[in-house]
Amino acid sequence: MKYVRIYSGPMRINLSFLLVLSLFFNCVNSPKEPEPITLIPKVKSLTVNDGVYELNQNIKINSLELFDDVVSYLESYLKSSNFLVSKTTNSSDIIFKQDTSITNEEGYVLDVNQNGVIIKASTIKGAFYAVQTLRQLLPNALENGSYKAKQLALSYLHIEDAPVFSYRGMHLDVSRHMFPVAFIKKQLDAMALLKLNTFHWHLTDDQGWRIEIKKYPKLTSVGSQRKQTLVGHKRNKPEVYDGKPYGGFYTQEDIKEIVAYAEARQITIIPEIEMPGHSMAAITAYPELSCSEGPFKVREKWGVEKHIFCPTETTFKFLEDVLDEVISLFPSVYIHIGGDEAPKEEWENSVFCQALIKSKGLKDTHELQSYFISRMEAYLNSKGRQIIGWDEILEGGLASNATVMSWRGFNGAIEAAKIGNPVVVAPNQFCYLDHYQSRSASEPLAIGGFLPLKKVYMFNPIPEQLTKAQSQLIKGAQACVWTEYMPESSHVEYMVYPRLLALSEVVWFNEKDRDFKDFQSRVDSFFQRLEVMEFNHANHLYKVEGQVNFKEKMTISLNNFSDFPVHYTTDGTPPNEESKVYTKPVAVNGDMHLKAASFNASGKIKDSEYEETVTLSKAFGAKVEIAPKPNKKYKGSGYKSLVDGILGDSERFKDKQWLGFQGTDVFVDLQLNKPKELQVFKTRFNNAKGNWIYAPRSVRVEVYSADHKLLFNKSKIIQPSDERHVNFKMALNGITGQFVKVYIEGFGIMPDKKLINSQVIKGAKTWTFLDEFILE
Ligand code: TNX
Repeated sequence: MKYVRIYSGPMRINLSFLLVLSLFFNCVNSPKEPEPITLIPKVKSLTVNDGVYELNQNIKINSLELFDDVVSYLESYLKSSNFLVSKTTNSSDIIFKQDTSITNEEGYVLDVNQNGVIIKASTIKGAFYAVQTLRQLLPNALENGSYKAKQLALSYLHIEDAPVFSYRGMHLDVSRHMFPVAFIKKQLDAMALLKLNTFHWHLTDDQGWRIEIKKYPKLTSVGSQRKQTLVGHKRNKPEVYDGKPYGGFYTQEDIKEIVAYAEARQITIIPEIEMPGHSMAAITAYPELSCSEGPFKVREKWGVEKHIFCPTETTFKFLEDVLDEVISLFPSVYIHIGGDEAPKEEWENSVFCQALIKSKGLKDTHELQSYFISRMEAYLNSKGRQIIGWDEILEGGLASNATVMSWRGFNGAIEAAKIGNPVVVAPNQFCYLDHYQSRSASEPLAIGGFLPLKKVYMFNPIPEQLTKAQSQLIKGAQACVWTEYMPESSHVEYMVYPRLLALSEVVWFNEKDRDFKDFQSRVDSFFQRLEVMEFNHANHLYKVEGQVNFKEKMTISLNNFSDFPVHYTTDGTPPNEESKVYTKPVAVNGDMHLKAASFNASGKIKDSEYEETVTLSKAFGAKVEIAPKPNKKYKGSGYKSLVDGILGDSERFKDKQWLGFQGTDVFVDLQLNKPKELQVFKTRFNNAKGNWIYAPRSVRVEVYSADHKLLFNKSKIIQPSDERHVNFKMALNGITGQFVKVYIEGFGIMPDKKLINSQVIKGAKTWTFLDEFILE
């Protein structure tokens, strides 16, 4: 779909008038032309031919019993816009044929020609995906029954298609926050549209047990309820709670309904019952499942919980009973048993666990975890099911048939594939849709990270380290939607769409050379379908982003990801179509308040605005030297980000302004372009202790004259604090100097024990993060 660019007012009115007129005719009369083709995920091959096939309101379908469910699906889809289906055995509009030469069970061939629509597949799955492609070829208005014309037009075409990966998934955490049955169904519908076939349903965790288990009613009466919930980011101190009880669960009836809904869309639901960690809700309901005394409460904040299931016979019996009911509800061969983030401290200190380790001839608590998982695996295998677990199930020895879900990067995937076990990849840096999708300060609070649409699109599920044979074990990938910071359904959708579109193309198509521009233009028109389906998708595609550059001079360049023109102002007023059009980087010569946005034919695009405030100090223009170099992940926009007049983001340290160093002191040398009268030196240190970032212990400032004579020399101790940031100020008493040297004594080793990859360790190195250096 191409947009027409128009800048002048009157012309726009003419165009909108035409648009309304054409929409009017489109509604009443037959469509003159088929829809422009927008397919996501991209199909393997597509040829469009001359000619159009028209379907009228009585659509004849010729099919086989094998495809009955797909035909019923299509029938109800069309019926909502008054297209009625009747089955025939002779000449038809839509013909389904079985073709066993199509070797991929999810593959299909779709033809539109003078004989109508012909769908070939070897199984019902392939036929279903052909229908999803057909759905995308038909007008968006069919999605909500608002299509009013009496005909549907389809271009003649030939499509051959099949997925690259057999596991194409989305995960949803309903423990931290819970979402209505209708919402789950709506997501399943979008998944079907995107040809995703696995919904990983994270039903239990520390913050709430959400699946009814008849044998253990307290799991829901107690375990599904928490007294209150943390407000804001988990690293904020002091902690603030909302004081509101939160709870809920899915009844077994709800679950049956959802499973059936998924089945009709060729989606398998893999339920996850977390063990041995992330089990505080269950332990609160049944304290005998723990090795310790408690007291226990359903967790009210995020993060890793130290109380975990105790590997007693009571616990195993409990879990087997729970899994019996889970199995009866979910036909999936795979059952997810979690396995992640289970701190071993409690097992280390438990007399029972130590005795068990001895009696089973195990080495340590890691082997005890492996014993735990293997026992549950054997139980599930005896019921004809297989386990999937997060990559921690590799620690202490992998259960034999287990599939590993690799989330801490690719290491788990590589290790498991080398041993010969199947793998699903969900590396957090590419697949965690709880990460930020833009650097803008106006983003709703998220857990952290930075995962823009393009990064998801560029993701390759096959780690380079694997041989061809080993890569066969990579069954696919999934998006993970952890909902600590997503209390509302609409917020979940904001985080999921359009990034799930990118993931769907990765797992269905996995093209070597990816054309993001092409994808982006398809997303742009796909948005219209999502809007008809009432999805609250994010709009970053149109977002303007800025980048600070230093060549000879400081400039800010603006990028947008669409073809729409960007208009900007430098005085803080909102940009409009009369504002300057951006053509080249904007020079920064003094204080400035830059605002920019993209504009389409109907005006400023929602959520596209970019804003940057530059407040230059006497340090601006200085030559900056830093030793040692900042960590390569946190190097801002270069050394000059210390003196560019732009403050770092107060919430996020992973922006273009903060400079990060780990486990070291830092020396900064500012060389002003001429001697200046200096009253004060100011800066700000990040103190996000939850992320191991600590304000330094002390700072020394020295000022030298133009001829390198020491004029000023003073140190200051920084008092430890729980604030997110620590402001630092040193009076310089109006001396005239040219060289300012700042020695920063890093915090050093972490004072507390910390969790690293779910192990409690001591002695980790802290980080120092520097914000703007201001000289007044
Ligand atoms: C880690 S991924 C977790 C979850 C959190 C998530 C937040 C995994 C197996 N465990 O409990 O919700 O990070 O991104």
